[in-house]
Amino acid sequence: MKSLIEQLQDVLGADHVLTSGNLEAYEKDWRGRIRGRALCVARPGNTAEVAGVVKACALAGVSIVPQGGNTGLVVGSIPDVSGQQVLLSTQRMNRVRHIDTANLTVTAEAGCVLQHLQHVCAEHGMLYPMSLGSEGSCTVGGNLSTNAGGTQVLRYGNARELCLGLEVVTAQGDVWHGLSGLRKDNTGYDLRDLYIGSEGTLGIITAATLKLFPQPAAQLTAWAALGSVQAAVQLLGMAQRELGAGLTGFELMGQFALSLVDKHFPDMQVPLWRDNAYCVLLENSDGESQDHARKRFEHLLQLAMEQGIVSDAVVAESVAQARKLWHIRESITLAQVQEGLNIKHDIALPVSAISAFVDQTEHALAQTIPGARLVNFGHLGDGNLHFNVQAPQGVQGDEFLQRFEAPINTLVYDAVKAFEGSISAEHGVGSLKVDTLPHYKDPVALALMRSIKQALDPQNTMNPGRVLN
Ligand code: FAD
Ligand code: 2HG
Ligand code: ZN
Repeated sequence: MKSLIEQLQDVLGADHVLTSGNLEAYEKDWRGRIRGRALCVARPGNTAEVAGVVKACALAGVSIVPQGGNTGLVVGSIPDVSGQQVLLSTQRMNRVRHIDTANLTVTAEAGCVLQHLQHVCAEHGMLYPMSLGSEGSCTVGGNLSTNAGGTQVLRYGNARELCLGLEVVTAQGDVWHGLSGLRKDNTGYDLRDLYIGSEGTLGIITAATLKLFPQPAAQLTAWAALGSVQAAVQLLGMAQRELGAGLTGFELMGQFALSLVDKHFPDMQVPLWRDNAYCVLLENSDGESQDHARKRFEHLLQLAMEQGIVSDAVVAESVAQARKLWHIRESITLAQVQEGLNIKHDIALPVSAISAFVDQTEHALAQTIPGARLVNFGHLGDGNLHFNVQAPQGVQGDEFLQRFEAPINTLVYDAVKAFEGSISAEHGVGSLKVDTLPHYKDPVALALMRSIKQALDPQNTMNPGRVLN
């Protein structure tokens, strides 16, 4: 009888079953907090090979951890420490299979890197609007499995809203051919929406058909300074009224978050952060012209200044300048890494509750752990904050996490619950929040989720210990 490794070598070829060498990039989580050990790394090149790997593992009763770009922030895409799990990397499945410009769809394989997909679509004059700070490494399969958000959700929706069809290898190794480009199909339960956001716990996404949009005629970016979250919420309301569907992004950045970018990446020249508690990055896409977009944008900012909502603002003069502003926003995560380990809270709240939530929770945090530094930023337009907590100045991150991660999580998540929010807005549950989820999720919803898991993966071999314990 052949060993599982030998069987996988038969399916993939020996070169694509990695058992030795430096596997750190596959085994360590993006934040460098945890390293697991894989039995092997399997690198299938097509859907049939994925099915072959899953069948062999199912027969052997060995569990599989799917991995795309390994940029996830909830420790969902690395193996545990047992050395008994197969890490299935989709890296080699990176083709854009088909673009249908009349149907406004693109079909791409799971391992296709998001940035590559954006470029290919742009070459066809089309926009695939998903955009994340990790887009140079994260993949279509990872985006769908986490139902990723990003900076364009306000206008275009999460990964789920952008997906029309899926191809999936089930936990038994069968292939579900669901690559539909239909916008309407009411033929029973929505399997696509089950797999989206399931973080590899129900099956492996091998390809997806995604929605495309025409490239906007014009795009303008502005950076505005404000005194409070309340003012940012007021500006959001004004921007929605003034710009309508043209408002594609609305990002909030707290002063301490921006100070970290300024400290660790001084060349970026962060504007307006020193004298203002918050800054906001707004994007306006327009179907008419750059001039039209600029006029509407300037009118909005003028109004906001007259009403005392915004204290100062700059509108990017060129595409290069706009990119620089976005780059500052997207560097906050890396600046936090430079500063040391922190405690992440990717939370969703009703927009109407965000200001009160921040005021109360920031106060409670300061009372409980004096000196703890709040890195507050996020996708305000979607009601999604990254309410992260950095150790007090001079305290080591790992020491801080060991002592305070659990009580700080309880403090923040209890407040989230009180304001009727969610403890995971866009990053997912992974193993980081798997033990926390039952305290905050409706018990009936959890029981239904367990029934679905039991029905689709009765052997519990698909990414066990993630999402549900
Ligand atoms: P991985 O990290 O490899 O995997 C994530 C999860 O999906 C794991 O559970 C894994 O098992 C599963 N999985 C991966 N591929 C498959 C597949 N083909 N089939 C089944 N399961 C699979 N997230 C946001 O939502 N919004 C942001 O704005 C954002 N910004 C980020 C910025 C930075 C700098 C970083 C480091 C991360 C950011 N993230 C963000 C988190 C992360 O990039 C996203 O969750 C992304 O969608 C993960 O894609 P990935 O290919 O790296 O997936
Ligand atoms: C972002 O919006 C990402 O930049 C990462 O979701 C958030 O670092 C974080 O906590
Ligand atoms: Zn985010």
